[in-house]
Amino acid sequence: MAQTATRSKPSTRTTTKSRRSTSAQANRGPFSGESPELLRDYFREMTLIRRFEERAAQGYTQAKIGGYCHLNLGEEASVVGLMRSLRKTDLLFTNYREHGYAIAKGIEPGRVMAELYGRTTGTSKGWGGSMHMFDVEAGLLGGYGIVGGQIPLATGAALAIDYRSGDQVVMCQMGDGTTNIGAFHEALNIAALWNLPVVFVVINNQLGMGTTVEMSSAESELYKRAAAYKMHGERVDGNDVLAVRDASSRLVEEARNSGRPALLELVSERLKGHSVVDPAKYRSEESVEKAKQADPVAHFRAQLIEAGVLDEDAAVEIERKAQAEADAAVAFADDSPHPDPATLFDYTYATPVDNDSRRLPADPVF
Ligand SMILES: Cc1ncc(C[n+]2csc(CCOP(=O)(O)OP(=O)(O)O)c2C)c(N)n1
Ligand SMILES: [Mg+2]
Repeated sequence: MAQTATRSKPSTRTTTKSRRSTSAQANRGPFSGESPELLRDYFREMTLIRRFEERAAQGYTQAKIGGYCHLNLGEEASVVGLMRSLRKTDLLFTNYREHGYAIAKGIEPGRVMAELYGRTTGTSKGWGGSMHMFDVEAGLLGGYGIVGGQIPLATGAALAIDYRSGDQVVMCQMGDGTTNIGAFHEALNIAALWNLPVVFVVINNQLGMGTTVEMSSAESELYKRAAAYKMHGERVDGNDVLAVRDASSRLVEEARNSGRPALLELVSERLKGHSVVDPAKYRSEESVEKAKQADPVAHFRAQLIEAGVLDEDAAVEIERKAQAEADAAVAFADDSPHPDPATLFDYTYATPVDNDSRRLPADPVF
């Protein structure tokens, strides 16, 4: 399945140590050689993202959250597996479906929820909302609402790292529909030509809004698009947190050490509509049922219990704490102040226009 690149580049980048603990090991099943502690931590974080997104959906229907709101429901294994392959200093660019990434990259859930609620304590001081999380310290350089808008920026960030001989890697996340945007092809071409340390990740949830991959992409095995740029391409089960972590770690370290970019396709399922308000009427009952059966959180929970890494009581306790954390994030957001309307233009950088009154929406016209 994988295609291997033929280029090579002498490197000044240093190798990274594996994050995996070698202490206590899970005793059997698919988890041999894995640290039970780490496995439980993956489950904890996947569950937290699930609960967080459920509360986000609730906040949206209560009109506490405005604008658009796209959730990571069904993509938790991909989110956690990917983020565990990055260092804190590595840079992440995502599309608008990024709440889980923000949490897994190390931003407190309260600040993420506060951004959704449009409050000053949010990651973008409440001005960005659901689609525009941003946190330099955590290495999250957005959150982009324009499909494919993140790809040239991520590639430019990789060029900046290369130019400065830095040892960071850029991860550029996107959806399956995004691989038909021109910028995707332009960016992959230049990243391959110039050996830039960027891993392009396609979350193939098999739908772009309501359009299936087969309807929109002549080559529906999206990782194969890397071949056009002599880039390594690879497809992995996005519902398997360990497979995601392992593939992503390998490609991230390859990018770090030899500056070789790669394309990683993660196949998963979207459990709900494109956004919170989408009833997904275009979807067949079989497709919805298939997605439910593949639920990565439920599946991982069952696997961990089967392998003796968790028992039912421990799983329930993790779920209780995740719920409490999501509830606390909502309370923090709800208690946080709204931005002062007078600051509306403080974060806009357009060149001033003559005679532009910079009127606020509620100001009288005359
Ligand atoms: C340039 C541009 N065209 C169209 C849209 C409208 N739009 C928003 S999301 C989306 C589908 C993208 O699907 P995919 O890349 O698979 O991401 P997913 O939503 O599945 O995560 C479209 C067409 C947009 N935001 N930007
Ligand atoms: Mg999609």
